Amino acid sequence: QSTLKDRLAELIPAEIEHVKQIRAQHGKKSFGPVLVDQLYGGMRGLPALIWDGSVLDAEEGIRFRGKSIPECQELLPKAPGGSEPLPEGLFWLLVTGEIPTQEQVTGLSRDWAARAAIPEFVEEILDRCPPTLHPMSQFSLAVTALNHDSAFAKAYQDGISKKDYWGPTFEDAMDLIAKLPNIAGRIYRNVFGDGKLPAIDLHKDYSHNLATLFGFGENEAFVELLRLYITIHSDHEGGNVSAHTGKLVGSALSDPFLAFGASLNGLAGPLHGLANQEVLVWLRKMQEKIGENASDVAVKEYVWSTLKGGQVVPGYGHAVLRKTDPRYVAQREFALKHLPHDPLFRLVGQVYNIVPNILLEAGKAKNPWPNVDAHSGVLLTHYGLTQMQFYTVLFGVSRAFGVAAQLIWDRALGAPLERPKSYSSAAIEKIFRDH
Ligand code: FCX
Repeated sequence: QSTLKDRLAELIPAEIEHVKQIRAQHGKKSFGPVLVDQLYGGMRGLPALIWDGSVLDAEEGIRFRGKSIPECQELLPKAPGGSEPLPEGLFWLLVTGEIPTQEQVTGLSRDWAARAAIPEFVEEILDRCPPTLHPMSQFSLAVTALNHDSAFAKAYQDGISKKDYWGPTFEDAMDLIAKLPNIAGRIYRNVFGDGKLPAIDLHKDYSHNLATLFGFGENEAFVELLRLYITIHSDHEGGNVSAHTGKLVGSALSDPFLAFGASLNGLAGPLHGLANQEVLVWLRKMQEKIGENASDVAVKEYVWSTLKGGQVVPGYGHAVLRKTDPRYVAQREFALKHLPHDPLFRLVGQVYNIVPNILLEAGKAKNPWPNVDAHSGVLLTHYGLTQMQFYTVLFGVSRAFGVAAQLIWDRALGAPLERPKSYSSAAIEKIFRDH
């Protein structure tokens, strides 16, 4: 059975030829118009990036290497007795486009557990952070500091040839993913507990170890939730803020730790990953204002008051999607199976029946449907992970899988420095003055 690195080494030469052939055949063809509105409008929909790992369809949602979330749930290897996919398998799929064997996935679990220790000085950085520093800022500090031991940065200093970049990038990407549980666990225990951390078990899978570090390793349903959670949050094509930031910073040949540290800073924004925290904050405020078991009429009024206050309804809307996010659906199905009577889950269901119609009536949001963040906090809360300021850290652990896979391929294919052209408003006016 080949390891992930062996398999990659086999796949890369053919893919380099494949890209060469596409560029020779189509490289000079125009790929749709660019509208001035797109320059001012956050480049929405501008075709500007290549990433094979996952593709988002506006109606159908994400597919990882062509596989929908239900297909991944069916096809990817599971833990003994489990029914959710192991994120190890999803990473293999993102990197190779192939479904791994159980043995290959176990090999990844073992490899990541063996690489999991973080340097003592990174532990000290985290231990010295005030508990009032947001967990995402702590996360980004620690990930950036891992660059101290970057194989890529060292190889670059030692004069590595461009064609060999992907090897040390792969090692860094594996180290990055492997070390995140110890970083996330330490932040969680420092901020919300007594700072004491159990050890990684070299024979357990990634999600089991992560759950153990938070203190939930004995709860098999929670471990299953983490497996699903990491899988569905891993990647969302190349243009979202965290994925694109990682790619952009990586294009300067910043190593994977620096690149992913930057991704995390983007994920920490309330319109992106922080929305999973914001959803819970919003639901709790709603409960304080209108009480638990509130009527539909009271919920409607609360939603309208949010909009009239000039705020967004967190967890709803999307820059690309135009239907209910299949990542929302997967989490809803998990809740229906494991916690159908949870009161907060019932509230989320009630909100789901109410918000889209209000957003449609308000007439601004292009997509009135819920996204991934509308549901994740409720599931975590159910199992006792109630500290909502921590939720985006879990999104961050998951997003490393997609960003890491992309960085490996970018270096393998020799992706160049990103440098799009910016224009001044005066230049736009001048260009179109006579048109
Ligand atoms: N509540 C209220 N207003 C909303 C809205 C919502 N949930 N979603 C969009 N709108 C508003 C926008 O604020 C914008 O208003 P403006 O014209 O006054 O600036 C208008 O509708 C058009 O925006 P639209 O084109 O539909 O959406 P964008 O592509 O600009 O933005 C996000 C997409 C996701 C940022 C937007 O829908 C939003 O703010 N949602 C709430 C925050 C959220 O859930 N983010 C997480 C998204 C994602 F899943 C993730 O990255 O994790």
